[in-house]
Amino acid sequence: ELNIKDITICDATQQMLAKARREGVETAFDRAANMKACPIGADSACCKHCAMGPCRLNAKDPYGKVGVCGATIDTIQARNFARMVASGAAAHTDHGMAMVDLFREVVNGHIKEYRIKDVNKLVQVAESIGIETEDRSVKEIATDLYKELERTYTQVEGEIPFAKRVPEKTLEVWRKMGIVPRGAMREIMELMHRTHIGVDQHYENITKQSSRTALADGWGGSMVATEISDILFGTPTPIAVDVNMGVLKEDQVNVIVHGHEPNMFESMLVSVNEPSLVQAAKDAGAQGINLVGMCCSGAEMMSRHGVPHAGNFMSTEAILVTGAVDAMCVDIQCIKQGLVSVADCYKTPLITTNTRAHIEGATHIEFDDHEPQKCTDEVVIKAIQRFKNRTAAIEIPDIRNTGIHGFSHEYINYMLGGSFRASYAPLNDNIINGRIRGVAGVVGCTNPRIKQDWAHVELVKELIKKDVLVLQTGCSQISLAKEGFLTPEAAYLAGPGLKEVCETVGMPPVLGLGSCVDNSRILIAASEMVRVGGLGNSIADLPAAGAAPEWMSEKAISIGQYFVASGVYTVFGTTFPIVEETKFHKLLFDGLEQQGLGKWGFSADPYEMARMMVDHIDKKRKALGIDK
Ligand code: NFS
Repeated sequence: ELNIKDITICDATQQMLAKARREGVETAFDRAANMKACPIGADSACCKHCAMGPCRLNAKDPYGKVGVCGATIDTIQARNFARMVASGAAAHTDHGMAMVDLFREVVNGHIKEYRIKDVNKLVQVAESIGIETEDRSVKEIATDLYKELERTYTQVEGEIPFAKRVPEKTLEVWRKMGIVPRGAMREIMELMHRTHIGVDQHYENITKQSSRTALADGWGGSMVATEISDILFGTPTPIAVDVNMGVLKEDQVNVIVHGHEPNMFESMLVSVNEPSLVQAAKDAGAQGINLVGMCCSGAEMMSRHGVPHAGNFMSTEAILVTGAVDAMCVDIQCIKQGLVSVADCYKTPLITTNTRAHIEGATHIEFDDHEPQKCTDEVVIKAIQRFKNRTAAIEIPDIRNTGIHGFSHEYINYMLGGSFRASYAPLNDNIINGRIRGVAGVVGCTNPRIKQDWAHVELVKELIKKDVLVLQTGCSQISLAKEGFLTPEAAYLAGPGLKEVCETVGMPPVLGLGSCVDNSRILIAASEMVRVGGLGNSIADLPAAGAAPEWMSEKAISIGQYFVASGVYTVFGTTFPIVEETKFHKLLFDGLEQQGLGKWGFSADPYEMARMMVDHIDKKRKALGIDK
């Protein structure tokens, strides 16, 4: 049995894992320890795309054998990788499409419970893709916008709308390679087709379509999800929020929302403030109703509205062990099936709400955008009932970490330049004068195959020490928030240059941008840095790098590939599905950069990762002639 201290550095999760052991409750950490990762799959050396196999090749002698159809190790790996990209991109684009569906219904007056909250953002997004806004009504602009953004998904020919936001030189490279996305549906369909037995059997050509599909995620589905959510629910501005399990309150009805699309969570925010429900909670003996988020929709609600956040992906089972959760309400993505049995142990209702994501053994209460509160009110009623009948032993880790979250691209612009000359110019200036060495995006999941939060925290520590400004999203942002890095006071941990900038502006050395689809905010920030000037002509010229040190999902692979295709050096940790020293490996880790894109990197060691990223940033500084 593993020592709990080796499983996670999160104190609250440690405390709950100890309670789980005392109470005989199993979590994904236990299952990971008992299930050795399949070594052949881990190397992506097997193929099960047809019934002549499944075939497995030998990672130690990758060219010694081919599959029954003759597929080489490179074809097999490129196809497996492509399917991860397709699935990850599908997840983000389907989420974005749901936001467009909601937006369309709101604009057409069929949904009254939501409205356009941020008209400035509506205008700005519309203008960014060439929609006329002058002397036009909100409804006219919004109608044009949803019609235009639908092309992100359905368009058969031509470039997706947000291609207009891509720096010209970057776009030129994509055009030359033929990888500017059409619509996501088409790209994903084509990628699935091409990875079928007997179709595309050249690893380079497959990878080209992987890039195109991933770009349909980053500059398409994910970006639309972010922009529409901002328009409907408000663009985040910095806000102080408590993170960690101590945000649960023993004397209140605790409702957790965990998932990815913000619409259900927004409705839950209304339900928990509904006077009749608040009264019902009081009648049941509670002081009130306490709404808390987890994972990515949690990160969005935290950034937009200051809703407290209880923890990241590897804490979702552990938090149920507190016994204090009166309902866990989920929608889509990153919801472990194992939650069902843990919730059962504590008599916590686990409620699925989305038509695309049922879980056997959970209670399903369907959420409908047209009458959103019907579902969320019912969840709150279930939670109140559970509060009244609490039997589980309750133990809430007394840990809360306050930090500043909600640094949208728009706010970063404003923060640096001030209201009269909002601009990235001061950021570029500070990079050029060397106070800031470069910018790194550190994002992604936590994974039971590595000590939870540890690689995120150690990597970010090293980067800021070297004067690299860190932008964060998703579960990684929560890892660092729990360690207190998302505060202006954390500037003392930064190198002298970055520290000076943070102190002048009053900002943390680590900026939290929100959920995983909000990685699109990083793409926009990078484009702005290129546009403002002084740092080259394309995203690939920027002294920047990305990392997902504890990734686990296919979405993470799609994100990695769209950052790489956008020109960013992207380093993953924990594991990478590839056989080293193969042609496919050389393509991802070197060849793509030769073609004018970015490239992949891998290291399981966060200190090594930091060195690789800083070396890359220094290489770019040198190429720009701004090294000292
Ligand atoms: Ni991103 Fe969000 Fe977290 Fe990983 Fe899952 S919650 S979309 S995939 S685990 S960062």
